Amino acid sequence: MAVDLRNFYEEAREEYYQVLTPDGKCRHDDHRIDKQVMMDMFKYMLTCRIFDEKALILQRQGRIGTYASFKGQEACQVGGVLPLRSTDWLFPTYRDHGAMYTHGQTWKQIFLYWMGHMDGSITPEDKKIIPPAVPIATQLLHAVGTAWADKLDGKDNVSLVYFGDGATSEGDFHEALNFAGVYQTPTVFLCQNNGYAISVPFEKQSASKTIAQRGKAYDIEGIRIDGNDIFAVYLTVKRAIEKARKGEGPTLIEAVTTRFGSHTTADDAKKYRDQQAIEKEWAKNEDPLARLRLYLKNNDLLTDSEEKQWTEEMRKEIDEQFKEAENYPRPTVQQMFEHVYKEKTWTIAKQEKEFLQHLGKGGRSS
Ligand SMILES: Cc1ncc(C[n+]2csc(CCOP(=O)(O)OP(=O)(O)O)c2C)c(N)n1
Repeated sequence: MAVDLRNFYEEAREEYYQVLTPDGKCRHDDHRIDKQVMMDMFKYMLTCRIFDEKALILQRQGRIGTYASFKGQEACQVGGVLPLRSTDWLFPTYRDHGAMYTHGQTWKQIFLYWMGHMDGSITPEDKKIIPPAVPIATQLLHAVGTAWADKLDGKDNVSLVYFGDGATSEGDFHEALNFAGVYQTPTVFLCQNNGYAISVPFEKQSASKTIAQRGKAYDIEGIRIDGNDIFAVYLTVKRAIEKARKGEGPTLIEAVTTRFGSHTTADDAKKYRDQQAIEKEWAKNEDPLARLRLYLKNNDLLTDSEEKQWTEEMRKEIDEQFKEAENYPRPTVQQMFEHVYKEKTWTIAKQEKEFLQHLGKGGRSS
């Protein structure tokens, strides 16, 4: 029953673009990443890890709702959005809080979202961050739409869209790639291939050996990279963004990564995969944060005391953001009906009325 993910890693390692190796060394001299950018990468990934671990504890305490952990995917999320401009569009999924945070969303908002609060979907005024897509792959078409609109308006903005390997089996993925190819939209498709769509391993949902190769069918450049290597993610996405901005069309990036834990707090990964083997392999070779830490230390760019101090500051900040979220007024039942359409349709109004009557008679809201 449990699929051996070690084979997946072995195969993946053979044929992807990697810059930073698991022992913290650079394969290519050409990485040319600014020192300040490398420090930002480390700090963002560190705060992501701290947030994620705290969120899991809060869920177990019943203080936030179901939560989707992104531990293991920090390199994809931080490295992917750092090359964005504030006029670009970001389309995340329910697992991409790290991408949202790095692009300007606050932890408080992200906590509110996971507490089931509508206001958690309000994103910063000065950024084009779309609320997380829960229906799988729908956001890919939206990202082609915004990119096409910008192209028609003569603007050089880019749309960056995140999705998982499971999304590539949806019709929306293929429709989006088809339109992006036909209209040469400035869209960067960033697939985090973490090997699983909930309990379904990649080889059971697709006969394609890779996701990157699917670009060929639409005449879109497809690139497969090591998604646990933040340098490879950053450089590849940066290049794809620059290409799109110059009017040279879309790119499909497959970042091979790891979902360290369960799909969400509502499932148990041990039921369908060898979790122990994954954790062992991950700690040895795949932890993106450990890899960058090693590189920075190898090059005398980071000390233990600096990391300790940042960790304390970040913990404090995240604790404060959570306190604010917890003190935020509780959502009302009516809010559920408010933002479906700009103006309530009669059907929505009817549902709201009936639901309130149901509650008035002592019915439950969940
Ligand atoms: C259209 C649609 N079908 C099914 C689901 C149920 N569902 C939620 S997450 C998920 C798996 C998605 O896997 P993947 O795209 O690989 O992303 P990951 O969760 O691994 O980040 C499914 C099938 C959904 N949310 N939307």
